[in-house]
Amino acid sequence: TDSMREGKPVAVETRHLIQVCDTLAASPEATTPTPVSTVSQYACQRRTTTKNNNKIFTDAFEVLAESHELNDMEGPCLAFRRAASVLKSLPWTVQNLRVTEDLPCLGEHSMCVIEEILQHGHSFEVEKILSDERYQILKLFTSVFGVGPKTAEKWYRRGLRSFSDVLAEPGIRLNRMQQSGFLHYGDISRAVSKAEAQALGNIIDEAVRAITPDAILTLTGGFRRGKDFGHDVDFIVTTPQLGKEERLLTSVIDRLKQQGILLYCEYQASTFDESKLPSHRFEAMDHFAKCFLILRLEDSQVEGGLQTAEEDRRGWRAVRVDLVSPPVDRYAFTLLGWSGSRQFERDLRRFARMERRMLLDNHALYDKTKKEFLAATTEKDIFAHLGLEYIEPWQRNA
Ligand code: DCT
Ligand code: MG
Repeated sequence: TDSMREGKPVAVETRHLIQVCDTLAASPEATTPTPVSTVSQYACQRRTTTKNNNKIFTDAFEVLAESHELNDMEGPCLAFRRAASVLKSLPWTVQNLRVTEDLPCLGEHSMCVIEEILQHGHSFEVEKILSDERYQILKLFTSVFGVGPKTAEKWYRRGLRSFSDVLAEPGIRLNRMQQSGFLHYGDISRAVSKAEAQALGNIIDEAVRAITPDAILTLTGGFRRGKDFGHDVDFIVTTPQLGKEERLLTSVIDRLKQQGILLYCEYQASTFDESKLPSHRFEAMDHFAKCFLILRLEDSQVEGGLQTAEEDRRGWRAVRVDLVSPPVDRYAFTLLGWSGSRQFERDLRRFARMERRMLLDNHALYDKTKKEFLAATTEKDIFAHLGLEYIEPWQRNA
């Protein structure tokens, strides 16, 4: 079109995007030499607080990432996650396309989306995804605890379009986790507040103390990064006596059950085997003993009370809680791994591998050049081994 020839691409529909991208790539701006980037391509070399100055863009990228994830397209999914992560780290708001040329991880497609948003206030491509039936239904199904993209896809292919369709379908057998997911759907799809996380911390702490007075309990996950809300609450539980940690976890579970507040428990025994380290499998879940719980939290236990709607005054809510129990000599690696964000973790591992020839996971750090494990008792030790500046937990919201 004329507007494209003038170098002012106007994207009206998704099918035009490829053309727009080609136009952008050929434009003079794209061929001028870019100055040396000061923003690292690795999230572990950036400081990202919860203050996001580019939410309008990162929300769009996250929709694109999710849409690709639901279509099993890992490459583009990761590319959009990286692009979102870079923008989240900026202390300023992107106001023109020119500034993005100095930033890493922003491909042509991401640039097009930014340009659309700068011009129109929203992205037509993202709007189209958001109004797509398949996307909406897969998002709905995967919002149920225990339902992943594979199951959601299976249900969608069977023609199921709503929870009542799924629950009425005779051929579908829900596993225990999914049954609890549907049973507590309203509660666990609602965000957990900081005050609620604090209250759960008190409950777990009391249980842990009653069993082992010198136990170590640490709040991790998003709340450790200073987030105000989360989808669950994550804790690390361990004891200074090496080997006693797994027993501690099962005792905590028993105690919560006796208190009548354990609504669901999926316990996974430890499969941790020191002799199998280092693990070359990338992004694998760790092997420590852990449990995925749904707990009953009383209104009276939360400072300021539960955030419930007027018409729903039951006096309690269900909350998702994860507990992981590593041997104490693996504590620092587990803490670093469970503190997240996911993108921060991905890039820590990628940085270790690509820039240091080291393997990092929730169990250990291995130096492939020296052929030795590097010990750590704190997160700072691990950053130091990697030759990285220390990044505080609240700066890891990548
Ligand atoms: N984690 C990870 N890889 C996974 C799952 C989890 O590295 N496949 C890490 C990153 C964060 C931490 O474990 C806890 O996971 P979540 O609770 O899913 O993340 P969160 O950051 O706590 O987010 P939310 O606030 O929504 O709970
Ligand atoms: Mg969490």
